[in-house]
Amino acid sequence: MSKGKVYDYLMSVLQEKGCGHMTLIDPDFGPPEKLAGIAAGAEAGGTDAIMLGGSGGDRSKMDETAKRIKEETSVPLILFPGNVNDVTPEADAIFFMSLMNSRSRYWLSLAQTFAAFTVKQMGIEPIPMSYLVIESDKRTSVEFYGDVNPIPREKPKIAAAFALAAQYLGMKLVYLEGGSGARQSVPEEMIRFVSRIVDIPVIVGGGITTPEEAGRKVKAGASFIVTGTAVEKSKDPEKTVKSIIKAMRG
Ligand code: 1GP
Repeated sequence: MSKGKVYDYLMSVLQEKGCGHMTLIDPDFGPPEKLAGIAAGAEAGGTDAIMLGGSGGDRSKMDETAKRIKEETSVPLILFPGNVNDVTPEADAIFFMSLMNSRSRYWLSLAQTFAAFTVKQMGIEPIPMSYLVIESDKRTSVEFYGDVNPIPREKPKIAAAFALAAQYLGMKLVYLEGGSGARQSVPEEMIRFVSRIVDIPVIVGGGITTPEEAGRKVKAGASFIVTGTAVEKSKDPEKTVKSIIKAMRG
């Protein structure tokens, strides 16, 4: 994938297939060769892009993991940074995101400020994204590290107001995050409400573990589904991704 074209590619996925799937790889989950193998399996299963990143943990293997994934896959590799030290030149693009419901100035605009020159110098495509963390059944890593004021599950209008503000601020995507490994994913009612209000694509992730659940999120209006844990922990990532995508596009 040539640099500078990843956002256009994501839009073409939506146009051609109606919805898209991205596989999140956490560099902290295992050695680079294992993670590259999972990414290759996900690609064989039909995933449209690989996201690399996560909240907290050991970032020392980021460059090596990104490099190995690039060697073994051909779909775009998009950084999903947990912090500024997740920026690596091996990636095609970066979700340049603001955690809009953080209480901390750092996650709203300061981390992005620290990373901006690095992104420019490395020539990675920045894709402006609003990152919204939704209340979960338990405290997730992103909620802890990101100093998040979680959007209540039964308040879809709050999520929609944030998402609309993001659109008006020029952000290209909005990510409704349930938190990695959450036992409750983002409610369908919230996805439905948000996707009716905004014109930008809605990405949904966090705690999606079954094909049926992914299918319900798409039916509610999600443009992209992200699965991390379910694919990473699968004995057969190709088969897992294939069945999720089948339910999404079925
Ligand atoms: C986390 O939304 C992603 O940022 C993926 O979550 O690991 O629960 O699939 P899972």
